Amino acid sequence: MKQRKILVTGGAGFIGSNFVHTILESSEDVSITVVDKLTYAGNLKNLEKWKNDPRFNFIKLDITDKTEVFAKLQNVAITEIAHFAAESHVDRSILGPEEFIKTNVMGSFYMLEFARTLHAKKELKVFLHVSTDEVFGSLSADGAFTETTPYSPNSPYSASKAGSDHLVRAYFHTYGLPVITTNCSNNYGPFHFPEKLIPLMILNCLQGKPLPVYGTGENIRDWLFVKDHCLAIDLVMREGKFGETYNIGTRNEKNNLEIVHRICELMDKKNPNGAPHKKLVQFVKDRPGHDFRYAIDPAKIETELGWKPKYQFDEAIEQTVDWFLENKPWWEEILSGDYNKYYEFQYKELNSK
Ligand code: NAD
Ligand code: TDX
Repeated sequence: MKQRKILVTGGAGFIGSNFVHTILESSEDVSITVVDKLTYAGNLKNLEKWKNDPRFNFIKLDITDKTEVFAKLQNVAITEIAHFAAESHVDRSILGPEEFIKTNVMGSFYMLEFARTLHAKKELKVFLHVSTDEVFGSLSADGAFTETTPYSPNSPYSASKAGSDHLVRAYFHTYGLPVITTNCSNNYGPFHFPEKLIPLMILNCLQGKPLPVYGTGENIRDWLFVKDHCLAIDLVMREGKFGETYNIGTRNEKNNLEIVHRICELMDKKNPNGAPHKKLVQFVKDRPGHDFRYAIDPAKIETELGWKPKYQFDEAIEQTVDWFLENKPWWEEILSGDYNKYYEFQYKELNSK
């Protein structure tokens, strides 16, 4: 098999960096170029392990700058593109949607335009677009999203991701670009940025800070371990059908309060001097337009590509808690920087009338 040369956009973020680890740990015959703007969510520490590896290359690049995209990628050898780069936090999209439209819609558009030049030279094997189940909107108590569920995005974030999904689809139909889109559920695992539910709860437990639960805590998410997600993306890149979409999830629905309580129990075991951590739970103002429930039906990727997750929730959530306990310098650096200002502001908002 010829060497894979993968361009990973957003590879310094949570899932993108896990994808780089997954690929470089499992294959010698590959090269990876990460492009990333290094926003507040991008962190080169996530990729430190590979900085001297000849298979790895990093380029600082803003995908919303078309000139920069074409200039900086002109001489990079690329056979596959895994497009992760995005603004990804729903709460931030409510506070300020503009960056979401710029990066998620326009940035994806420029990456597709660049991919079209590779396709014209017959160099591109696949463009994998990483999207979310949030494009399908909110479910009530029953049912699950399939690949044919109509789009119904509710937040500026999910609307911007839906916009990019439609562009990807159009580039297949119009230009024959070898694209595939994956729509996954909520990820968790190592390198998860502390603004999201699971890392936020772990780190607040460790600091004895309140655990802010939006609304009643009954909203449901379908949790996917990031390592399973990355293996699934790799499988889709190698064996998926162009022009198709694949939902990725592990039938692991939990309501937010269950998640927070599970983390509290693990923290009671691992950090007993703060126990019982459940006393830190604080019900706060709800997220505006808060989607009630997401659930993925992964039957298509299971039956068509033979995908099976490797991890169980109980072991993976414990691994995640352990990762944060073992990587204090990683999160201390984030908590001592600009992120703290965002968190204090957000926390004040959540407690205002
Ligand atoms: P993240 O916020 O942790 O990382 C995003 C990365 O993109 C960061 O490294 C950031 O610096 C980079 N980036 C942002 N704007 C950029 C720009 N203009 N140019 C270049 N790089 C830029 O996000 P994540 O959680 O790793 O999500 C990765 C992808 O997966 C996103 O497309 C997201 O929509 C999707 N997704 C995430 C989840 C989840 O649970 N985290 C679930 C479903 C889908
Ligand atoms: O402090 C909190 N308290 C709380 O109750 C936070 C940060 C969140 N929540 C709730 C809101 C959601 O119901 O927890 C749930 C999960 O919230 P997030 O971690 O912000 O994730 P979500 O909004 O579901 O979106 C995530 O999954 C889908 C990712 O951030 C998206 O990028 C992805 O597309």
